[in-house]
Amino acid sequence: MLRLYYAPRTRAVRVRWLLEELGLPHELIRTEFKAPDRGFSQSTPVGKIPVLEDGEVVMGESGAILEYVLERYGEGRLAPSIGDPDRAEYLQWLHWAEGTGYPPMTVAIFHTRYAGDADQRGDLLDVWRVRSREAFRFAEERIKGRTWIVGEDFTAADIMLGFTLLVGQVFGGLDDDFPGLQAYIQRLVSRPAFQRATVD
Ligand SMILES: N[C@@H](CCC(=O)N[C@@H](CS)C(=O)NCC(=O)O)C(=O)O
Repeated sequence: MLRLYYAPRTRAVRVRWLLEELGLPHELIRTEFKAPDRGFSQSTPVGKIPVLEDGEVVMGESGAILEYVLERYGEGRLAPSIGDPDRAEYLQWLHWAEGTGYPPMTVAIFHTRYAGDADQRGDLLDVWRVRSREAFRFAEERIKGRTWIVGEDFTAADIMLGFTLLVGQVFGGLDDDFPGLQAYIQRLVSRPAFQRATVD
């Protein structure tokens, strides 16, 4: 049985969402999220959330976990296969979500939610908000005229990106200047698997 260290509204949602899309039985190890401090202090094997356990395998990194689950249990679903013309773009967006889309928001999240000194960090937060919106502008251009971020079908890249965009609505300045992304977010959150994956 797959076991997922899980806390609501964390990147663990991505993993749970994938497991729900694939209909894979799993156990949630509900973990209370602790406000970040100077260490990685979450109650999981790597000190961060999420972590997946699959027998001897214990791994962190939401994007890597999605790739692992698809390789091991996906049976060709939710990803273009190796050699498919869409494969390169799929990999780009799968990693863009955590590697480029998310990082500009971490400054705002830290100072707004945890350090509580956002009002003294105006200049810094302004710079990172601009960079965050720049990242979302790139995704907005891409989603225009498309239903999903890669190819014709929903893939794990939509799961990775979807979580980043939901955080973007709160911390990244993803507002009504991004109508394509807003409509895309609506398509994502109306998926039954997303709704099952976000039941607290
Ligand atoms: N790149 C990692 C990031 C993991 C991560 O930072 N998770 C957050 C929750 S969404 C966390 O555990 N934060 C606590 C901390 O950094 O101390 C992933 O995609 O899994």
